[in-house]
Amino acid sequence: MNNIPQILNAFDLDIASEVKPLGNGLINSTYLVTTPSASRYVLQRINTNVFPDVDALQDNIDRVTAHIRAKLSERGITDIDRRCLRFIPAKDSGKTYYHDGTDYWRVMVYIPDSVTHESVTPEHAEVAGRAFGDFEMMLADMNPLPVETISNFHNMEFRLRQFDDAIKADTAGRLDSVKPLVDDMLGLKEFACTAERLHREGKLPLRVCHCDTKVNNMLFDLDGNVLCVIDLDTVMPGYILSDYGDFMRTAANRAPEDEPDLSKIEINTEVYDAFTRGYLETAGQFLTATEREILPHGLFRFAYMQAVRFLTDYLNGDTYYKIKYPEHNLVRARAQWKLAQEALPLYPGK
Ligand code: GN1
Ligand code: MG
Repeated sequence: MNNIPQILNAFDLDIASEVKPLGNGLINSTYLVTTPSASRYVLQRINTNVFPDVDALQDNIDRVTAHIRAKLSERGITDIDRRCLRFIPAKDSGKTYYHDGTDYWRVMVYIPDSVTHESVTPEHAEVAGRAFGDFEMMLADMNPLPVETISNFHNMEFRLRQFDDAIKADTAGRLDSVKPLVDDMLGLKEFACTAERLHREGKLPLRVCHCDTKVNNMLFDLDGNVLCVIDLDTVMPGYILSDYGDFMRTAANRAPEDEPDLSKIEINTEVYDAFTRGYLETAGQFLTATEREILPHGLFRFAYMQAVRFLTDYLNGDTYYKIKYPEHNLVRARAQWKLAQEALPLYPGK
């Protein structure tokens, strides 16, 4: 463990009386820090393999949180510190991160009486839909747009180019064994790039999206109301399908994303409908007709993109995603491809 007292001091905070791990994030390392005055903070070590430009990352987050705070204040909301994350500036630089020579750190004020949920009931899906739609609505007029903290993160054409490179290189010598799956998936590649095409035709706008809309990226109060959206690292320009589709990919699948038994992979229509209802209550206020029409394409798009990303990593010899057993990425790719096929009838295309 790094020198926690030195890190806290850099943020002008008291020495910690207790430091313990918090949450289930796979990218950054997160700790709950309690000080002798009983104030609590969330300390995070930023994963610079995934987010190499910490200055740009934190600048994005500073602008996003300032924008949301201004919107909440316009609405007359008084408990703003419970409704939006607050990052502490480092005392020397004034920036909301600190480099200790090895690692990059940031600190948020812990929001008391808040909880996260790992699984989704239809009730949670509806409030989550409303909250993610509201989040996008508040950021819809952000100008200038935030930068891409991971370049081409949700760009399907880019993900297919990476897939193509992996097929050509066949670094791990695994292509032969998965050739039928590769061919099946490539059969839908043009359809999968519908959003990119519509954007080029001037029909689908870029919006500020969250781009990691799992239900555990939202804080609830103890009565089940949403307090705020968290994990703001991937807030960047994208198509509206990013937030809608990626939520459905994880929440509206009756099985986990790496389910080996493909017969268990089914769309949970109660969760799907509840999230849609909640989302349209808020996002419905700003979506264009084309965006509304294309929403049912979101689940296919993101299950397909994830199948492509997992299979690419399998072909590359498992260099990106952590795996728990040798064929894990292949099992994940098959599961996501099955989910994509289940989602295909939801949107016939245009
Ligand atoms: C990664 O680590 P996690 O679960 O937050 C990935 C997402 C994928 C997801 C698939 C930065 O997110 O894009 O959808 O795995 N995040 C990054 O499980 O690549
Ligand atoms: Mg995440």
